[in-house]
Amino acid sequence: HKQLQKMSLTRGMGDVPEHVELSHTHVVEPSQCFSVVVQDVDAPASTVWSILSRFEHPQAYKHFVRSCHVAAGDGREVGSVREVRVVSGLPAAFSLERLEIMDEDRHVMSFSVVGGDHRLQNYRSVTTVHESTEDKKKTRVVESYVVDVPAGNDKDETCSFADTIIRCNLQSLAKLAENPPR
Ligand code: A9S
Repeated sequence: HKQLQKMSLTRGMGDVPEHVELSHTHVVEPSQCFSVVVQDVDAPASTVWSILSRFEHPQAYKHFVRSCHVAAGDGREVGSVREVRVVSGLPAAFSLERLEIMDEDRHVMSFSVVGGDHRLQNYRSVTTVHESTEDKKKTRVVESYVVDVPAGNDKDETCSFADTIIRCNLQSLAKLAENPPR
Protein backbone atom coordinates (compact mmCIF):
# COMPACT_ATOMS: atom_id res chain seq x y z
CA HIS A 1 0.00 0.00 0.00
CA LYS A 2 1.01 3.58 -0.54
CA GLN A 3 3.32 5.21 1.94
CA LEU A 4 1.97 8.69 2.60
CA GLN A 5 4.16 11.24 4.21
CA LYS A 6 2.79 14.31 5.94
CA MET A 7 5.18 17.18 5.49
CA SER A 8 5.23 20.48 7.31
CA LEU A 9 7.04 22.73 4.86
CA THR A 10 7.44 25.65 7.23
CA ARG A 11 9.06 23.67 10.01
CA GLY A 12 12.25 25.37 11.15
CA MET A 13 11.24 28.69 9.60
CA GLY A 14 10.82 30.24 13.00
CA ASP A 15 8.06 32.63 13.91
CA VAL A 16 5.18 31.48 11.72
CA PRO A 17 1.50 31.75 12.76
CA GLU A 18 -0.16 28.41 13.43
CA HIS A 19 -2.64 28.68 10.53
CA VAL A 20 0.31 29.28 8.16
CA GLU A 21 2.13 26.23 9.48
CA LEU A 22 -1.05 24.15 9.03
CA SER A 23 -1.70 25.49 5.52
CA HIS A 24 1.73 24.32 4.39
CA THR A 25 1.39 20.82 5.76
CA HIS A 26 0.82 18.48 2.81
CA VAL A 27 0.30 14.83 2.17
CA VAL A 28 3.06 13.72 -0.20
CA GLU A 29 3.20 10.42 -2.08
CA PRO A 30 6.52 8.68 -2.81
CA SER A 31 6.15 9.53 -6.52
CA GLN A 32 5.80 13.23 -5.73
CA CYS A 33 8.10 16.06 -4.78
CA PHE A 34 7.42 19.21 -2.75
CA SER A 35 9.04 22.47 -1.91
CA VAL A 36 8.47 25.90 -0.41
CA VAL A 37 9.49 29.40 -1.51
CA VAL A 38 9.49 32.38 0.85
CA GLN A 39 9.39 36.03 -0.19
CA ASP A 40 9.52 39.02 2.13
CA VAL A 41 7.77 42.15 0.92
CA ASP A 42 8.15 45.73 2.08
CA ALA A 43 4.43 46.49 1.90
CA PRO A 44 1.32 45.85 4.00
CA ALA A 45 -0.22 42.38 3.79
CA SER A 46 -3.48 43.83 2.44
CA THR A 47 -1.64 45.31 -0.57
CA VAL A 48 0.11 42.01 -1.32
CA TRP A 49 -3.11 40.05 -0.88
CA SER A 50 -5.10 42.33 -3.20
CA ILE A 51 -2.72 41.50 -6.07
CA LEU A 52 -2.29 37.81 -5.25
CA SER A 53 -5.94 36.99 -4.60
CA ARG A 54 -7.26 37.83 -8.07
CA PHE A 55 -7.55 34.21 -9.21
CA GLU A 56 -8.99 35.36 -12.53
CA HIS A 57 -6.03 37.68 -13.23
CA PRO A 58 -2.71 35.90 -12.49
CA GLN A 59 -0.98 37.87 -15.26
CA ALA A 60 -0.98 40.87 -12.89
CA TYR A 61 2.23 39.46 -11.43
CA LYS A 62 3.01 36.15 -13.22
CA HIS A 63 5.09 37.19 -16.21
CA PHE A 64 4.88 33.75 -17.83
CA VAL A 65 1.12 34.11 -18.19
CA ARG A 66 -0.04 35.48 -21.52
CA SER A 67 -3.79 35.33 -20.91
CA CYS A 68 -6.31 33.90 -18.49
CA HIS A 69 -9.98 33.05 -18.90
CA VAL A 70 -12.37 31.78 -16.28
CA ALA A 71 -13.76 28.49 -17.61
CA ALA A 72 -16.01 27.59 -14.65
CA GLY A 73 -17.40 29.48 -11.67
CA ASP A 74 -17.12 33.21 -11.02
CA GLY A 75 -13.38 33.26 -10.43
CA ARG A 76 -13.85 33.95 -6.70
CA GLU A 77 -15.60 30.88 -5.38
CA VAL A 78 -13.86 27.59 -4.64
CA GLY A 79 -14.26 25.25 -7.61
CA SER A 80 -13.75 28.02 -10.18
CA VAL A 81 -11.48 26.92 -13.02
CA ARG A 82 -9.18 29.22 -14.99
CA GLU A 83 -7.50 28.49 -18.30
CA VAL A 84 -4.04 29.99 -18.29
CA ARG A 85 -2.10 30.43 -21.54
CA VAL A 86 1.62 30.89 -21.12
CA VAL A 87 4.23 32.76 -23.14
CA SER A 88 6.24 30.86 -25.74
CA GLY A 89 9.57 29.36 -24.74
CA LEU A 90 8.13 27.27 -21.93
CA PRO A 91 7.60 23.51 -22.34
CA ALA A 92 3.84 24.12 -22.26
CA ALA A 93 1.10 26.20 -23.86
CA PHE A 94 -1.70 26.11 -21.32
CA SER A 95 -2.79 24.98 -17.90
CA LEU A 96 -6.24 24.41 -16.36
CA GLU A 97 -6.31 25.39 -12.70
CA ARG A 98 -9.00 24.92 -10.06
CA LEU A 99 -9.39 27.25 -7.09
CA GLU A 100 -9.16 25.13 -3.91
CA ILE A 101 -8.90 27.66 -1.06
CA MET A 102 -9.78 31.36 -0.95
CA ASP A 103 -9.60 32.54 2.66
CA GLU A 104 -9.95 36.32 2.58
CA ASP A 105 -9.67 36.66 6.37
CA ARG A 106 -6.54 34.64 6.88
CA HIS A 107 -5.03 35.41 3.47
CA VAL A 108 -4.68 31.82 2.29
CA MET A 109 -5.13 30.81 -1.35
CA SER A 110 -4.66 27.49 -3.10
CA PHE A 111 -5.11 26.09 -6.58
CA SER A 112 -4.58 22.73 -8.20
CA VAL A 113 -3.70 21.90 -11.77
CA VAL A 114 -6.48 19.83 -13.36
CA GLY A 115 -5.35 19.82 -16.98
CA GLY A 116 -3.08 21.26 -19.62
CA ASP A 117 -0.32 20.18 -21.98
CA HIS A 118 2.54 20.53 -19.49
CA ARG A 119 4.43 18.04 -17.29
CA LEU A 120 3.39 19.27 -13.86
CA GLN A 121 0.66 16.69 -13.26
CA ASN A 122 -1.29 16.94 -10.00
CA TYR A 123 0.43 20.18 -9.09
CA ARG A 124 -1.15 21.80 -6.05
CA SER A 125 0.09 24.93 -4.34
CA VAL A 126 -0.85 26.92 -1.26
CA THR A 127 0.12 30.56 -0.81
CA THR A 128 -0.17 32.44 2.48
CA VAL A 129 0.38 36.11 3.26
CA HIS A 130 1.08 37.25 6.81
CA GLU A 131 2.17 40.47 8.42
CA SER A 132 5.34 40.70 10.44
CA THR A 133 4.50 40.85 14.13
CA GLU A 134 6.96 43.71 14.73
CA ASP A 135 6.41 45.87 11.65
CA LYS A 136 2.95 46.08 10.08
CA LYS A 137 4.48 47.37 6.85
CA LYS A 138 6.40 44.14 6.32
CA THR A 139 4.86 40.99 4.91
CA ARG A 140 5.97 37.42 4.41
CA VAL A 141 4.61 35.38 1.51
CA VAL A 142 5.01 31.61 1.73
CA GLU A 143 4.19 29.38 -1.25
CA SER A 144 4.45 25.61 -1.01
CA TYR A 145 3.49 22.91 -3.49
CA VAL A 146 3.33 19.20 -4.18
CA VAL A 147 3.61 17.73 -7.69
CA ASP A 148 4.08 14.39 -9.43
CA VAL A 149 7.61 13.69 -10.64
CA PRO A 150 7.25 13.11 -14.40
CA ALA A 151 8.74 10.04 -16.07
CA GLY A 152 12.27 10.80 -17.18
CA ASN A 153 12.92 13.42 -14.49
CA ASP A 154 13.96 13.19 -10.86
CA LYS A 155 12.69 15.06 -7.81
CA ASP A 156 15.46 17.65 -7.85
CA GLU A 157 14.90 18.53 -11.50
CA THR A 158 11.15 18.80 -11.05
CA CYS A 159 11.38 20.97 -7.95
CA SER A 160 14.07 23.27 -9.32
CA PHE A 161 11.89 23.92 -12.39
CA ALA A 162 8.82 24.77 -10.30
CA ASP A 163 10.85 26.70 -7.69
CA THR A 164 12.32 28.90 -10.43
CA ILE A 165 8.89 29.84 -11.77
CA ILE A 166 7.55 30.53 -8.27
CA ARG A 167 10.58 32.60 -7.29
CA CYS A 168 10.07 34.77 -10.39
CA ASN A 169 6.37 35.13 -9.61
CA LEU A 170 6.91 36.12 -5.99
CA GLN A 171 9.69 38.58 -6.82
CA SER A 172 7.43 40.25 -9.31
CA LEU A 173 4.59 40.26 -6.77
CA ALA A 174 6.92 41.95 -4.26
CA LYS A 175 7.97 44.63 -6.76
CA LEU A 176 4.36 45.42 -7.63
CA ALA A 177 3.30 45.64 -4.00
CA GLU A 178 6.29 47.80 -3.05
CA ASN A 179 5.96 50.04 -6.11
CA PRO A 180 2.34 50.06 -7.23
CA PRO A 181 1.91 51.54 -10.73
CA ARG A 182 -0.14 54.75 -10.81
O1 A9S B 1 1.82 29.35 -11.77
C1 A9S B 1 2.26 29.00 -10.68
O2 A9S B 1 1.82 29.51 -9.65
C2 A9S B 1 3.39 28.06 -10.56
C3 A9S B 1 3.84 27.18 -11.50
C4 A9S B 1 4.99 26.30 -11.18
C5 A9S B 1 3.21 27.07 -12.80
C6 A9S B 1 3.64 26.37 -13.82
C7 A9S B 1 2.94 26.21 -15.14
O3 A9S B 1 1.77 27.03 -15.16
C8 A9S B 1 3.74 26.62 -16.36
C9 A9S B 1 4.26 28.06 -16.21
C10 A9S B 1 2.86 26.50 -17.59
C11 A9S B 1 4.94 25.73 -16.55
C12 A9S B 1 2.57 24.80 -15.22
C13 A9S B 1 1.38 24.32 -14.47
C14 A9S B 1 3.38 23.92 -15.94
C15 A9S B 1 4.56 24.34 -16.63
O4 A9S B 1 5.25 23.57 -17.26
